[in-house]
Amino acid sequence: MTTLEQFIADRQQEVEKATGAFSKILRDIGLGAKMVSFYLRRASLAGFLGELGLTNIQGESVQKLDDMANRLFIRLFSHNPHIAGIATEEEAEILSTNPDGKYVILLDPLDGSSNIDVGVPVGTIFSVYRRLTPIGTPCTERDFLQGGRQQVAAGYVLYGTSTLLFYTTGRGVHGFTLEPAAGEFLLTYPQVQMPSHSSYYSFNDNQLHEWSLELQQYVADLHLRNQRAEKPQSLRYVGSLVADFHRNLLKGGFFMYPGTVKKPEGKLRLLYEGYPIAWLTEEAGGKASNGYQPLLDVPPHSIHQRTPLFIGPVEEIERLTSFLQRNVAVETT
Ligand code: P6P
Repeated sequence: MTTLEQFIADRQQEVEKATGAFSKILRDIGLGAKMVSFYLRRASLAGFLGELGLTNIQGESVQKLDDMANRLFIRLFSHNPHIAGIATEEEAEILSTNPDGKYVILLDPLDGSSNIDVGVPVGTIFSVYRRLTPIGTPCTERDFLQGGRQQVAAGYVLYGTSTLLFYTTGRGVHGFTLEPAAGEFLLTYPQVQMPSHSSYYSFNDNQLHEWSLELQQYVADLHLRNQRAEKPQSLRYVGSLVADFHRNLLKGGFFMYPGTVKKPEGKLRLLYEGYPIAWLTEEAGGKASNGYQPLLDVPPHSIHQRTPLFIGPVEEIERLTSFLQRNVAVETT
């Protein structure tokens, strides 16, 4: 019965010189997760469902629960002396909080929230960096635009049939389950490894006609393989990145959200969806790509930048990118 706090305390030397600052950040993430979980499960009883009547920086209608989760995490992190600044999907600009903080955090406070009204699991995604700018000064965008391989922690909370918290600090992926009777996250999935075989495929093909010809050829190849396979891959797509990713992480499967002719950068955000999910994938033995390079190597240029996302077992992602890069090979010859 290892609690999240105990697990972090036992390993805090791995991340920093045991100052405990980093541990307090992960502890706050766990506290925020418990509180969001509580409000989500009562949303339909407490009039928390539906739209707030505002539109966020993404041009999306803000759900009441998006706003609740966003405000809750911002309030929590603003009181953490070790966090210098916060960037979230719901905030147009970065928030500078404690100039003496050593870390900055990026967050998708509630991913997939349009599914809440129909009882589909949703999640929180987080990504933590050590700041670059001098301690004692307000943080700047430079602290957030460091690139995926500079993350010091990344993870997600899945509000599903149970509330789960999975994270990595670069030494494997570890998963915890919220024990409501104790109000504690308990270690339930140590050292998670993604199965090398893909049993599921997760993508929304409503824009298939707008995908590149090479990607359409990959999809045709996938269906052809399924026709011949003893155990064909099954389609599983719930429309919540955290839920789709979590299933594929545990059971083996690939997820993609490609770009289209009209929107080559795709829909998902690089800094607080792509990078953290990509790091977890690599730490669990999988592969994450934007179709042409490892996702963690895609350079950041703005907080809300979008990216195509292809994540899953190495073999499947390499097969997929071989189709996509066939086009590049043709173009360069
Ligand atoms: P679509 C939820 O809105 C989200 O950002 C991700 O959680 C999810 O994977 C994706 O969008 C679903 O998008 O276009 O298939 O509804």
